[in-house]
Amino acid sequence: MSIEIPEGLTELLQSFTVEVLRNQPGDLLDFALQYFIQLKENQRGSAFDNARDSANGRHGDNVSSGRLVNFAEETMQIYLENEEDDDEEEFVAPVINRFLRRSSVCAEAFNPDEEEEDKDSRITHPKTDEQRHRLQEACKDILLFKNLDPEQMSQVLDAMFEMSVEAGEHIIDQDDDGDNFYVIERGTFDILMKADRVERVVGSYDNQGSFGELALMYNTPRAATIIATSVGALWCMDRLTFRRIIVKNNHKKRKMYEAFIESLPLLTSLQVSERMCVVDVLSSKAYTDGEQIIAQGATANCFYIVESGQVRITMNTSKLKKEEGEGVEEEVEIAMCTRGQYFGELALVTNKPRAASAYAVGNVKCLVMDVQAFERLLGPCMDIMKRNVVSYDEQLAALFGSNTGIHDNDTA
Ligand code: 1OR
Ligand code: 1OR
Repeated sequence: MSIEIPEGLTELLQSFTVEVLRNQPGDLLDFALQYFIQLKENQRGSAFDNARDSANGRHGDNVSSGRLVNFAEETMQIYLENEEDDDEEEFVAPVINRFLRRSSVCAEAFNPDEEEEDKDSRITHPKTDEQRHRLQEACKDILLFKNLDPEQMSQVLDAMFEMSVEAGEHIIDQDDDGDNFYVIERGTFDILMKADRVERVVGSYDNQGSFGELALMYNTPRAATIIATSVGALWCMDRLTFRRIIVKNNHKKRKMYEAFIESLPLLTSLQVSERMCVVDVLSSKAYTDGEQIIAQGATANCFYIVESGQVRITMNTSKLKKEEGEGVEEEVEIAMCTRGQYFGELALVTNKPRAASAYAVGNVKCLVMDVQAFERLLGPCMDIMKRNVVSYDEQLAALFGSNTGIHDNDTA
């Protein structure tokens, strides 16, 4: 009796085997999963479409598109090379190169079987009360810590150690291996990235925030260089503790938010693995009735998606009316955001102060993302956001009879 071998099976298995031998993955099953997902995406051409848009410059410069666009461009090149070679439609094996590997790690950042809790391996750096107090202050707004339970948070605080820095000091160098995650207590820092061997400043931190999570989350080389531009103080967490607590927590977060994130119209331009990276950097924040989430005129450093409840957006019209000689001050409701809707994008896109205030109506939960993650991950969603910005300006003009230009100097 002869068994028929399905057409393409040999090529499929051969190509997969070659990639396994080239990459020597730690987890064969994970690797297989990523490989075949990538293969399916190539086949559907979705990766191709995204990559084509990105190569055509739809995402603007690299600042707003980030490393995943590099990944898409790379996928595009590979796809095109394959396309040129093969006139007929036939099996195209996805090549898991450096960029694909980054993304595939990104798609599965944690292996629960591999990273078992080991109490003996816990790291503790003893601290004075004064140090612990300063550390708690520095960590209170760190988004990656927001979803930790009290026991996890106390382990995080135990494990952190202090580091003083001088102006000009390199804290992280792009392409190095990741050692620590850093929380800023004080000081200013530049973010630099190399493109075509030219290094340029793509962002900065001003006395708050954290950096160095990507290499530890996704087992990738450092994505950027971080240089102190003043004297400063940092709190550092070693790689093992970071993976044991933060990455493990992210694994839970992915499961929790997967369906919600998949349902958001704003994120439809992202690939599945990119959407999961969005989940990794989101934190859930709770607000009580009447609490201010955003203050009009304030400097912006976060982006919000409503997870539950309602958020009232209001605008103080005094400035607009005074210009017209009326001098009346009034806070008017201009919009209401409900589950799945986003706000706080405008100031990040236009680089201006907050255009309006936001308040919780009843108990509210929002998913919050910091500006660096917003720029790194949401570049492909910029078209949808910009359409909204135009509609804000039109509605504002309709209400107050003038064009306020809230989206002037819009990022290109
Ligand atoms: P890491 O472990 O890769 C460098 O080490 C760190 O720089 C990185 O983690 C982030 O914490 C931080 N793209 C990549 N990394 C960034 C970015 C960034 N901003 C901060 N980091 N951006 C995209 C640029 C195309 C955003 C720039 C504002
Ligand atoms: P932000 O970063 O400026 C306030 O912080 C947020 O309120 C803003 O981003 C938007 O996400 C959100 N005009 C300006 N901002 C608005 C508007 C709006 N609606 C929501 N936001 N208009 C209302 C249009 C329905 C136009 C004014 C009448």
